[in-house]
Amino acid sequence: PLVIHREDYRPPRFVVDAVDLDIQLDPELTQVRARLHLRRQSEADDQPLRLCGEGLALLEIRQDGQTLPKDQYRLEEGALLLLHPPRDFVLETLVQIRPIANTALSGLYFANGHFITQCEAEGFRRITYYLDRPDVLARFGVTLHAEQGPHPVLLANGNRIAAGQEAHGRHWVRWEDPFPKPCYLFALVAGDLGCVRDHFRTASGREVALEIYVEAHHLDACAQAMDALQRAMAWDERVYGREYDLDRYMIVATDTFNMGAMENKGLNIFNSKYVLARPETATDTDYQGIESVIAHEYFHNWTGNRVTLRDWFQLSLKEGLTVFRDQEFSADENSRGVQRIGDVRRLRAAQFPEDAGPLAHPVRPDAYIEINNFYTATVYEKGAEVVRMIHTVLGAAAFRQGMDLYFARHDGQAVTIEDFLAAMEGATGRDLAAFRLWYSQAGTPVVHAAGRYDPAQRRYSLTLRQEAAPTPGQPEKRPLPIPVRMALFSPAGQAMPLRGQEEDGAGDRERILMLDTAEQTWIFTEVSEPPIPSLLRGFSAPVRLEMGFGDAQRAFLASHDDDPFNRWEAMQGLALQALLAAIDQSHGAGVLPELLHGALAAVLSDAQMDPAYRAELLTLPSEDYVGEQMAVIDVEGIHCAREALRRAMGSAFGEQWAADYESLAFPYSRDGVSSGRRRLRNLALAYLLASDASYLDRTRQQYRQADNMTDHLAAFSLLVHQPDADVSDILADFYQRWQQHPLVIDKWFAIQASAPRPDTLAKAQALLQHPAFDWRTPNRVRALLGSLGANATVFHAADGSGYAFLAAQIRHLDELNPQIAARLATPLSRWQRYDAQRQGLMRQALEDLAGKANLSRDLGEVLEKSLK
Ligand code: BAL
Ligand code: ZN
Repeated sequence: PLVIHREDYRPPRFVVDAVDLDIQLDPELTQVRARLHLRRQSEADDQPLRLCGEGLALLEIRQDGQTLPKDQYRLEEGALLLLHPPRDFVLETLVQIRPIANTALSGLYFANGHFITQCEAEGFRRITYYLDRPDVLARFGVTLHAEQGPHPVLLANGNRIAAGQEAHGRHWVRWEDPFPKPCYLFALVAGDLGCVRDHFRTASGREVALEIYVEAHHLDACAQAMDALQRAMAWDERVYGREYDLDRYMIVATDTFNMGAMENKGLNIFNSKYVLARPETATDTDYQGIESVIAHEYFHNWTGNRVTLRDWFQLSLKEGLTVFRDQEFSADENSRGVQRIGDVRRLRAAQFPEDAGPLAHPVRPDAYIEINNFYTATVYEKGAEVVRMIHTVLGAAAFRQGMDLYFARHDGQAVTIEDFLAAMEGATGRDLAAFRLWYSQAGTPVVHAAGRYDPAQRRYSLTLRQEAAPTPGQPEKRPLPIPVRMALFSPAGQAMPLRGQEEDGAGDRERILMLDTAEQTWIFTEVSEPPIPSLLRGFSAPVRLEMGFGDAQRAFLASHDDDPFNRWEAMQGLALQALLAAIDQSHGAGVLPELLHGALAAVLSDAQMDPAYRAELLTLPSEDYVGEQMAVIDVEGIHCAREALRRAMGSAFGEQWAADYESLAFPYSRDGVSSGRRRLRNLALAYLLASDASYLDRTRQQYRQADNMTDHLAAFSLLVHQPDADVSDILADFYQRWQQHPLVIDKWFAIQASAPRPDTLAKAQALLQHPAFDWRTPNRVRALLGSLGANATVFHAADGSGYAFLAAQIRHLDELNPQIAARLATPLSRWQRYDAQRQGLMRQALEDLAGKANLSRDLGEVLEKSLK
């Protein structure tokens, strides 16, 4: 397969000044007429012009109005070659495509009665022949024609210019986008959609029409999305001084979408999961997800659309930066501490394992086979952490100056990560040269910390040492600049003033140490007592920190640290040590270690604490996270130990849990405090049920009586995940109640497929045949197969049945939707982390898949790297 290398980048030889599309929409056969004004960049150049095109049937081709003779062009695999193009000309092509047969959901497809497009990364070439690369920016105009009955709404980017009727019950609408854009931001939608309208007045006083298009029966489910959009628009003005630029901002929700959402200029297309919410069908987590994805896509209008990418290797330039922006928005709108904990939890769950396995790659990759495989946790989440570190070292005000300069310099351009860093440097006078390494070096550094107190000198010395394991293609690692936010606590629990060799910030109680060599030591003076260090506060860098701490220090920080992240981290550390010890000694963690018991008791009795934060402190590390800390992941050992610890926590604090469960019952309300209460209350129920089977009745009662989906689903999940209970009545009832709501039925599939029960695999096999299972709907496929791949005890069953099952489904799916098939295969790529027998079985599954005929580029790349 063809490998694309970053260093091979060359500027485009032709530019496109304008694109005019005329599209006759028909599910079976759509015709796309494209007129491209093309202009050669260099006089000297006389090479052929290569336009990308996939799966297109070419019906006509004209150059400046004249039919192009056959000897003037050539059709190749994936391309149309113009052999002798003039310097400046209009190319007109007419192609035919079949939206109804497009199951890959890239390009133009027809699903559930609607026409939808998805062009990022390289879908536009499945619509027409084009210079499908992000550094070719053009003005687009498009006229859409469709049958009016089934498709009364016709949308595209920009401004609606004109509309009319035509013969055979058809109509047309003309759209023009005044902002030049790369074709990956092109979009169209056609269907029978209702619209929720509102507006936003920008800081400079312009009225922007806000429109959310959904099927008519969902018009009552858009309030959260609209509210989040308005708040995001205000936030971007307040924090970055960025206003929206068009007169209309449209969002369309579809049930059939590969991604979460897409930031097409002026016409975002969303997976309905991130738009639709009503209290009876959406959980608090769903509401939160809508807020952050709506904001994320909106923020792309500046970081992604106005300033776009030179090439796909720069993907993190828009994604890392925009994730950072959406995380900060959510932190400002909700609880900053809880937000940070959630962000780090996700980073550790998805990115750290990726960075430690065969698919590891730098935030800016050097090579790819299929760019769709690089929409990863590394590009998104680690990319956001790199931006966050820059924000940390510059400070908020200087970071804002850097962003201002970035927009001033590059508005309307397609740029690189260097351009971003150069703007940050240009505006602040700071040297960020060392930070470039974060974009080019893969792998998660480990930082070892060692402290020594000298009572005679009243000095405390802190030594930090970094190292990183090799990753594919990068055997040697260089030291990275790692900002370590820190404080020192006195034994009485006070943050001590920090004095040292540097005068800067002398006496502050918190400081950022910049570890930028392999090892460095800092000396703190006038330290009157042996301090307890709090390091990497707020998780100031995406590293693994090894502190050489004992449980006593963890327990100390768990009760005294005033950094919400580090306090949580200390609690997690206590629980993690208890779990690892239990696994190591092959016994369940049937008894709570004393220090963990004390720390839990303190949190449980602190009625003043924010319930959401309290729930975080009381939640055990996930099985996956525990596994990440082990040399060889012991699947059953981890599960047994964690279940035993849950039981022990349930019975040790039965009265407190019961009291919380009763006292936190309030009538439903959507606000943050209420959702925090629900979270804590459902956690209490989980612990009660873990330790006392008599709570089954209480759980069933909650399932029946809940007035909102959060509580209803929490009870449903607890029941379905009971190892040996017969819950067939509950499963049938849930399906019966919610069968008209696809997003809820996704949950029904997902919860069954993630049950740690011996019968789960058989159930998953049966669910493949369920009438509601649909191979063409990514959400449904992810709900069943993605959940199964993440279900440790079932997927990693010692006999290899989980691997064989998933591989068989991936083989089938690869024929329909390669992007999703490749994603589902990533759990198999982690084979090195398991015991020899599982390694063999996982490799076998990968090899079987690799032998498949017509393997897609997407899946092929994942398999090849996994088997290396
Ligand atoms: N650009 C793809 C979807 C997103 O990251 O917003
Ligand atoms: Zn994005």
